[in-house]
Amino acid sequence: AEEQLPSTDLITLTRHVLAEQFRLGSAATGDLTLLLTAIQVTSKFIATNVRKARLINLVGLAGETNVQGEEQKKLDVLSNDIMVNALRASGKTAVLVSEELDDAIIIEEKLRGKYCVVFDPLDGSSNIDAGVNIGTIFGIYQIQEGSEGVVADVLRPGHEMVAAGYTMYGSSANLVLSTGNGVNGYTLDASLGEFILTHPNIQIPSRGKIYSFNEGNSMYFHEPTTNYLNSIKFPAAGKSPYSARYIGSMVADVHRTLLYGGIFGYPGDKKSKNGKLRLLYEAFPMAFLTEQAGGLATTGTGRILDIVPTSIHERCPVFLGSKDDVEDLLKFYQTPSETE
Ligand code: P6P
Repeated sequence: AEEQLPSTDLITLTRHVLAEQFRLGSAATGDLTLLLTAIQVTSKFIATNVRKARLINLVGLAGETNVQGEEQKKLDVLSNDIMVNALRASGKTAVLVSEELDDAIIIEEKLRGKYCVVFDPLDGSSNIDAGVNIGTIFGIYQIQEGSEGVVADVLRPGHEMVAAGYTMYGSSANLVLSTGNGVNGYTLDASLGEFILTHPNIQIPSRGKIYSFNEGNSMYFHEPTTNYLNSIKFPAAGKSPYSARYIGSMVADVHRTLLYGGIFGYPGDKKSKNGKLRLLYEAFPMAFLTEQAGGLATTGTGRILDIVPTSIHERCPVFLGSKDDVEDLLKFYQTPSETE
């Protein structure tokens, strides 16, 4: 085949987001574009640190000293510092919530902007030492009318977010983003230092063949979860069972679900009423992306994006993925079972 000429029409994340801004017309001030540019820079910085983590002994527990004899920072603490500093410096944020920080950060007046960012700077970080894919997850609210930045600005349903995304650090750095008009995936070209559009308009298949649950929790599962899983593991005659794929890193499990279809779940169970995943900066952004890609995201008894948070670190049960697969699951949750 003739040599494939490199495209001269590289669509970088910045260019693509700008096009989105122009599509919105005068309503868009360019602030979100600049905020997303700041987030993009943090992803490049974190990717670099994750990539060389093992080489410069960056992983391991805080308190150790690294080769330079400096006080060792865990990679997730370092990633948090990178994000807080960049988001504050952008001048576009008013409230920040991080998985790493007990309390919300209210940005000082001179640097205050009109967006609130909730994020997990390095989700799945318990997997770092094994070289498993990990990621940054973020969601963005516009500050409420007349507010100068209070925690209440982020205690709002996920459907009020204006954007959500994640960056997965694996064989390459993949940034997946929605600003409310579909989902697009970008791959970091490290030589250019640019995220290039590689997965335009991601649409999750209406049904998949993969389920992604931690079945080590099976003894705690409520009956509807168990009955649903049995329905795809021991299907009716003539149907093939689903495959099991569970990485234990939400960004990696959700990324595969968006691209291949199927269902990801971290249910509420007898041991953990609301499951393990955090509502604000894990469930909401991933539910936002899943719905924007044509899928569904539910707690089993309600749409995740309709939940009104009461605290910034609360958890919620999560089932998300292909529309038909999640609807199959909901049938088991909507049939009141005698033991519930
Ligand atoms: P378990 C990682 O620690 C995390 O927060 C998510 O990234 C992941 O989906 C989940 O926890 C894995 O939890 O209990 O299956 O190890």
